[in-house]
Amino acid sequence: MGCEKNDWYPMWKALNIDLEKHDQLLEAFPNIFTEVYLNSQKNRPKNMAFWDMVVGDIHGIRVNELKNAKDQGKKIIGTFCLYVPDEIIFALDAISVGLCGGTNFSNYASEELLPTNICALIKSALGFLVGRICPYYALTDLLIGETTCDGKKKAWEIFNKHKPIYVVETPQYKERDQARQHYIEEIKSLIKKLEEITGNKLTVEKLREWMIKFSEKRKQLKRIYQARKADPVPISGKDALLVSQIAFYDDPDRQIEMLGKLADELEERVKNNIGVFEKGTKRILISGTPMAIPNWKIHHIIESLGAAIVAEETCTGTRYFQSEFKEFNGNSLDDLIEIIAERYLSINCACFTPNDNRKQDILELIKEFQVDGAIFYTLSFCQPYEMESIQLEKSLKAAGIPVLSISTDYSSDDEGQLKTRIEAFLEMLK
Ligand code: BJ8
Repeated sequence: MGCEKNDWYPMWKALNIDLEKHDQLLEAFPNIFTEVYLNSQKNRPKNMAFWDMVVGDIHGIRVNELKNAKDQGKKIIGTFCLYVPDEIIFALDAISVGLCGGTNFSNYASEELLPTNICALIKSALGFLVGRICPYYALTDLLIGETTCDGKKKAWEIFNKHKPIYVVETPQYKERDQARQHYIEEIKSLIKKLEEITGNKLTVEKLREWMIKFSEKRKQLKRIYQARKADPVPISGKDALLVSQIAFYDDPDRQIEMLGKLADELEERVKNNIGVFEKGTKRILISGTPMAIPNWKIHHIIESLGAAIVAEETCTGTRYFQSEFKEFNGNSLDDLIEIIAERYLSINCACFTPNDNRKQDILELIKEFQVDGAIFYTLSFCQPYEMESIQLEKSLKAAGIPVLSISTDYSSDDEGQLKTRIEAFLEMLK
């Protein structure tokens, strides 16, 4: 990636982007980033310069790389959930990009297509597609949806009117043998679909190669999280969130390199007791729905109030990298697919029933990261996470852990109210 500023207008035009709306989107973006990231943080790790640069050219450099890859015949695949294995997409010589939406800017384009009581993530993602303001969507040859929550399930039907979408049927009761078997069969059908789209045949060697590569990427993300266990914490929650958000669509090889460099720096900081907050700062765990870029709202409020977010039990946090392949040694595609299925089915998302292991995950994080208080963050109208958070709040409180539950969306309307509630919660931790 270079640092020089390019004129991307011809590329966006060629991708049939609504340039007027897109201009408005990109005009607002740098100010928000400057306020949330650059002006309000001190002593950030030097390696964050890479992520600042990526955000600074969010619809430029990476889009251009994808466009070049597409021009050379590669297929671009859009995804929305951790349950869609990236390893398989890359092993078929295609490229996956995470497309969840994190701003209400795009809602104008989806509001007539959706009821109001749908989560902000779905509204945003559909708006980006329908409004033609996201060059990543414009480059995709296929979208892959999944049958996780009801909102997404029905939204795919609308997505399909604008872009071909293939829906993976994820099981609901994942503990059962037949559910595991069903997911394996669904992965096999997905492979067939991707083989059709790419014109390539999946091989054991390629699949193993990409399983190892993604495993390495997850390992580097884990190292970054490990460093966040230290007090003083060497990286802010806002920066850690940004790192994870970008990992969803950047080049995996570059990610392995840059995540590794950042992890090295953080480990060095921990050795030298260098932190971004003073030692003894209150340590917060966030748990709940994913935070797609540029959703930094809750992190910004909490850290501006002087507390440090040290871990996120979300799909843009630990759920992204926590579980790992048991091995890479299968001799056939069937063996490797079973290993893949086992890893993915161990992700504890509220869309499954029962989902008791999530509570265990949260309790372990609270202990390991020496958390002073947990905040359940849920996007309004996300039934699975809203319902789980009530039960989780009760059991954590019973275990003596301070908890605050928040239900919100991407608008700034409730920021004042959230600040007051979070401030009172942080006070209580003192
Ligand atoms: S594995 S969390 S990425 S499904 S917030 S759209 S659940 S109504 S995003 Fe998710 Fe996969 Fe689970 Fe993770 Fe529906 Fe809730 Fe909206 Fe959500």
